[in-house]
Amino acid sequence: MRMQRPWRNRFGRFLLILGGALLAFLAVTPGALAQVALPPAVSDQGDDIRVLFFVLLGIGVAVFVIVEAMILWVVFRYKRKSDDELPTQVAHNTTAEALWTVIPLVIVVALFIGSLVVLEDIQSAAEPGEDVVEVDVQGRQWAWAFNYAVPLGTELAEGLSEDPAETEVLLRDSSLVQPFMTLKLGVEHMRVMAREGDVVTVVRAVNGTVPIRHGRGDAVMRVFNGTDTVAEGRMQAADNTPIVTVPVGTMVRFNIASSDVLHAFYTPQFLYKLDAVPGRVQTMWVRVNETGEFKSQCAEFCGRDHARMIFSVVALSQGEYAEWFAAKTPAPAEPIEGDFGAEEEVEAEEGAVGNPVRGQELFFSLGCNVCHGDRGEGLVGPTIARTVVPLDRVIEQYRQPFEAMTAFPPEEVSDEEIADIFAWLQTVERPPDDLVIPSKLAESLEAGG
Ligand code: HEC
Ligand SMILES: [Cu+2]
Repeated sequence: MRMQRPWRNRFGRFLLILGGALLAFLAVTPGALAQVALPPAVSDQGDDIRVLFFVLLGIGVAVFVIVEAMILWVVFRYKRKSDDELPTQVAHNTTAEALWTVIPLVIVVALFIGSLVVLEDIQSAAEPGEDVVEVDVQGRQWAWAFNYAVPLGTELAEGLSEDPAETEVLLRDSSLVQPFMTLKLGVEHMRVMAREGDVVTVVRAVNGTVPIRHGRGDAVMRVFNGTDTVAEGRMQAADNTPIVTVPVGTMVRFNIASSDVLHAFYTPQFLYKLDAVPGRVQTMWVRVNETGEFKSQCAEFCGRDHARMIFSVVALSQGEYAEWFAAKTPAPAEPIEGDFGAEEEVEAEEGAVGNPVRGQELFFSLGCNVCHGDRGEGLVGPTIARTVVPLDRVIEQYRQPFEAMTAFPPEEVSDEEIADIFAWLQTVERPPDDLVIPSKLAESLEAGG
């Protein structure tokens, strides 16, 4: 039987047309090729991964071309020329066998060593004494929060064991510590619940971190939420995309944690991603070498709104970053004299049902602050400080959320507890109108819907 040309056969023609259409599609669709190809690297680590990728690709292509060429050569050179003439039969060739064992072995060992060198390089920490910007990344269904820290000027007066039940911390000078502040020791986050003298009662491991042993003299940092959103007017991208801001040219250490399920911190231009694993803190070192906005996303399927769990990395020049950081850094609080109980922090207004003190605690322990900000000022979710939405409609919102809010079933938070949070939200200050992140729910109610 004669071999047919592919275009003579219907299936072959179909394949040719399909391939042509695909190539035409890639050629005319902006960005389609970029989706298929490796993204450009914007970090030193990414550059190394890119080099490794092209070395691997080069070796792969060379092997493919050599092997295919040899196959074609054999096919044509030793083609059966007539029915009664068999090609020479060879049973054994020591040289050939040695070659096809040694060559792949050399290639695999070279790939192994190359990968190991690059892996070691991208996972290595900053040099001792080198400047490091630390960003604590918290993933939650379905949002990201980016926390930064500043030194509080105090330290642990006594060590702290790994036992999470041990929640009393003795500080050397706690005059700048207030209830509901988040403190950071190493990578562990602790929320202050009350203060009495220099003894501070804390909830440990609140950022999805894990309680770790801390020694006497460990520096205590003050954590603040540095998540920007598009709503603040700095970037024009998708709605309310959380933004993590970093400087170029400085080592950045991302401490990646999750407060519920697996997520993954993925910026395509870093050419590297890392899972956010509940119960541990994962470290990613990046030195960004280009300013710009890099669209990023959660890359581990994590439930209903996984696809909306996007964020942006914004890299600023060192000067701009310093300005941004200074503007974000909370002003040092006035030193607080005397004993300070949580009761004084909030004062229920008339008409509020529920217990606002308990409400404030719940607001943090349930992670509402990740989306709505530490004072309900709005972040990924709308401003809910002094919301105009009535309590019964708010309860409905928890049970069957409108838009991308996590659902909170009655097992997780009772109606009474919602009333407590509601009561607290009525006591906090509402941001000025131009900073309010509008709530669609509140708007629809105001429009009489
Ligand atoms: C994953 C992010 C996310 C989390 C976590 C979250 N919310 Fe929301 N929340 C939203 C979004 C998004 C909306 C609805 C947006 C709209 O109506 O425009 C919303 C709406 C609301 C509303 C109604 C809007 C209004 O104007 O009053 C209230 C109240 C509210 N959230 C409170 C909470 C509380 C309390 C918690 C913690 C128990 C919480 N949310 C947790 C994102 C979140
Ligand atoms: Cu996710």
